[in-house]
Amino acid sequence: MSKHNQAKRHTPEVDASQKPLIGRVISAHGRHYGVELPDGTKRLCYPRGKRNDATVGDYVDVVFDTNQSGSVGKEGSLLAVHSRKNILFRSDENRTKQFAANVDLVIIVTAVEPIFSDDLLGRALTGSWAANIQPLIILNKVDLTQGILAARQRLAPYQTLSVPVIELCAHDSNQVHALLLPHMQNKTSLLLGQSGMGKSTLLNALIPSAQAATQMHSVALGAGKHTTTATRLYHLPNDQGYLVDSPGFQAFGLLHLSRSEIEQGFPEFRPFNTQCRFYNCTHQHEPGCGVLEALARGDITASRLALFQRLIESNAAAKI
Ligand SMILES: Nc1nc2c(ncn2[C@@H]2O[C@H](COP(=O)(O)OP(=O)(O)OP(=O)(O)O)[C@@H](O)[C@H]2O)c(=O)[nH]1
Ligand SMILES: [Mg+2]
Ligand SMILES: [Zn+2]
Repeated sequence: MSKHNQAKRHTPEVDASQKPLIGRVISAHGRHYGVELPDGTKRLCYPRGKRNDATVGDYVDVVFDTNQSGSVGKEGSLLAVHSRKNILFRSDENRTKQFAANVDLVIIVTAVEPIFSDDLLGRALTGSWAANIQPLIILNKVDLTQGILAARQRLAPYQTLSVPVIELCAHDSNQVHALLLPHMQNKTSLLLGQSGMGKSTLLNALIPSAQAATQMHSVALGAGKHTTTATRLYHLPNDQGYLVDSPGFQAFGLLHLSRSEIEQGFPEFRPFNTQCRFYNCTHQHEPGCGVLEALARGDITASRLALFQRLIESNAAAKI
């Protein structure tokens, strides 16, 4: 049965003469969703019924009421959310924040300055891998030569995890096109990172018509908020794919992940955690632990194992 039919079956109150269109959610503000329709037009849609769980990147069924003169109304009703390939979100004790659904590539943006957090970078990677999304890291602002060596050194461990690390200057549009665009072909890519790293500057380099606001980090923080305040999906030119810009984060809780999902977020442990003597090994102090042996040999790094322990401990504490 097609998804189209499924949507109808779940919403018997819908007028059968209205054929749902399949659109893609480009923005979400409470119960208002911006939806792009197959003909490229964008409409505001409201979910029918109580369920309100669409997120940016979702494919949705929408219908539009026709008024008496036969013209299609401006606002649509969102009937159903199609099943997702994946969804990336973060969660702490108080709230859950969805980034986007149906993502093929997470572009984690770091910069020479402001100094990025290793912990947040590691969490973003774990969240991506646990959701089965391929990550890529950008070191932006390489025109700021002071500090570039230190930033490069801090990123070196990720290169050994087979994560591509691309150095560029987001103000150099040609460079962004040459280095980044080949990774984005026919994909939905999500820009993720702390505030002030240059996500929206990258977006503008790739999609000038986006005209996204960008701001010096110190100015943005002085105003007490991030420059980008909402997640939004854009088309790359010439139908090359989609790009989602998101607001910078200062925390990246992963409380929704189970223990095995956290472990999935550390792919470099995989050859070793199968060698642990105990099936429920925590890789902390157990004898015969394959991960600790790999650490001793230098096959995995202490900082990655420390992040793993922090995630396991905070998730265990949250479940008490
Ligand atoms: N020198 C230099 N500055 C850059 C570069 N890329 C971005 N910037 C500057 O960095 C500041 C922050 O850029 P934004 O694109 O607003 O950062 P953001 O990651 O979108 O920030 P939020 O929306 O708050 O999450 C702006 O002043 C940009 O002009 C770069 O390659 N080199
Ligand atoms: Mg921004
Ligand atoms: Zn172990």
